[in-house]
Amino acid sequence: MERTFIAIKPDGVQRGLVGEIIRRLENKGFTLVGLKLMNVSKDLAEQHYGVHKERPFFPSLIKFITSGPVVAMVWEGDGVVASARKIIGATNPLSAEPGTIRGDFGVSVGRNLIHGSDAIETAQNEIELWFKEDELAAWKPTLTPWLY
Ligand code: ABT
Ligand code: MG
Repeated sequence: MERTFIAIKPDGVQRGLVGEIIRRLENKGFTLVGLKLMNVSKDLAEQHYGVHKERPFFPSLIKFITSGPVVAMVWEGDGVVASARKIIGATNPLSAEPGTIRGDFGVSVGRNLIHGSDAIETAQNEIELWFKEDELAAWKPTLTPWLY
């Protein structure tokens, strides 16, 4: 089954949006298979955002993502990578549609609350980067037959 990596960024944790964000993904019908609250090392942050290394916002991005605890998660379900990106909304919260997480709760691209993998292959790399295999639980909720 398809999996994606989702992280509630330091601003989402500080603003008390952890429960709200998890609720939206659960309500949709996706399954949580990994979850931890953690501080992000500079090394992990730089690896995670490696594609943006040459961008002018890179130093402030690293400073932000290491500024407080984040909630790192793995979610599973049919089409979860693209669907979670839709639930999250556009990168700039001011352009994100109402009804999306960023559209409902954010105002700044540098404080956009949540990360979601942008493609299936990225998701696999990010899950490997953030989680050890034994930190992930393979399970089927009993309501699965009512979803699929
Ligand atoms: P992430 O889920 O954090 O990867 O965001 P998303 O994929 O929606 O957007 P990208 B383009 O990957 O942005 C990565 C982070 O860089 C920040 N950013 C981006 C800026 O601060 N200024 C910019 O001009 C751009 C393009 C937003 C993203 N995260 N944070 N925090
Ligand atoms: Mg991205």
